[in-house]
Amino acid sequence: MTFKSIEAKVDRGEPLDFADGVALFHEPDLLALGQLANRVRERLHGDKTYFNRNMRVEVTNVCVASCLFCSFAKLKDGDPGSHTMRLEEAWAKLEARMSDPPSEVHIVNGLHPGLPFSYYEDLLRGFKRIKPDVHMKCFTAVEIHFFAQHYGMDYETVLTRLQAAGLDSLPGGGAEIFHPDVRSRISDDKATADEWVEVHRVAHRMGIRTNATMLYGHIETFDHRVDHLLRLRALQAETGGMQAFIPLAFHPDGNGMKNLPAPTGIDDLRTLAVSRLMLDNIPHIKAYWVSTTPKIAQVGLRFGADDIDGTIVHETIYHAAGSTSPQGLSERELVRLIREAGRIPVERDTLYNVIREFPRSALPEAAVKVRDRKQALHLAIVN
Ligand code: V47
Repeated sequence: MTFKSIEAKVDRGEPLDFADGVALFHEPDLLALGQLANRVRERLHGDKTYFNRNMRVEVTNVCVASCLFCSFAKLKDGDPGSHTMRLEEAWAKLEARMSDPPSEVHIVNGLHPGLPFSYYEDLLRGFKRIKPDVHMKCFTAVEIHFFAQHYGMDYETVLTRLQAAGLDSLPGGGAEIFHPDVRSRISDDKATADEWVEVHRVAHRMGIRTNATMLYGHIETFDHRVDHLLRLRALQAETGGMQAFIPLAFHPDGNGMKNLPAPTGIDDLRTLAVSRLMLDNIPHIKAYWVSTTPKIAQVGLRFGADDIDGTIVHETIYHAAGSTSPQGLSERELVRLIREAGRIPVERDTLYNVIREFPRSALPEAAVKVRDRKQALHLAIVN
């Protein structure tokens, strides 16, 4: 198939197949690819670009799994660099933000073998006590699978109990690369692809919304990436419960694949664009600025992405793996990134309800500055 024939399919609203996806990853004309993805993005969202005010909490990095890409996990409490928060410590993170509270708390943890299940229930209840309307986006499908195995419950019971304690939605982590040729080499001792998908299926059946991710730029091939995207599209066709897809750029520092180079900016943009084109039934594509840098994420808003994630504040997983992105961005900085991309910033909650739409700038901010500078210069000369 040619780029032209893929373009025609996209314009007819037809889903792309495996061969189309692989061809798009090999397409040398990056701008043509970006433009096509941008067309779909604008068809769905116009210029709207979403962000939220969120915070990340990792209550424990103790983990029984040994993923090759992870720079965050420690085998047991007491190992250098390990941490497991007392519940009060975790809650204090939100209490400290209450003068300017986030709308979402996103929790991702290691698979800790020594905590009672009630720890996680109490954790959620405590956050809701502090801010009853905060949205708790917590525990990847890998954690839910681990809870089910470790505490002897089925997925539905785990999710029902967590939901009763305050769980609102599931984040998209833990998906990595589904294909067994890759998964067996980079993370063979946690939930399989089918188990990850099944947790999401059960969550969707219960009305719990979820996200999905893909960790790219390590040992996988383009075929593996397309396979991954198609499995997600099939799940979405069945349930409709996924809100956003987030491609995660691999960071090599301090992990079992430290000899591999990180993906390049072109790969980041290409992956966003192909994701937008393949996942025609998932509403939102996130350019996650922590994983790609704010600059690439900003350009990504013209390559298929309509969401730039959130303010975050104190991310640790990527920073352990060498991310040079800041630990958090203020709302002002996010709004500026979005506006300079020529888009309309929209603050959303986790479920994509609009909290606030910002006016579009008449000119990109950089241009406004140039105009001001010219005026200032003019005034300086005149006076
Ligand atoms: O599952 C771990 C990834 C994920 C590395 O749902 C790494 O809105 C790159 O899932 N290099 C956790 N990636 C983060 C995550 C996420 C992020 C933002 C938004 C959402 C959402 C979810 O981070 C893990 C793993 O795939 N990861 N180590 C690394 N060295």
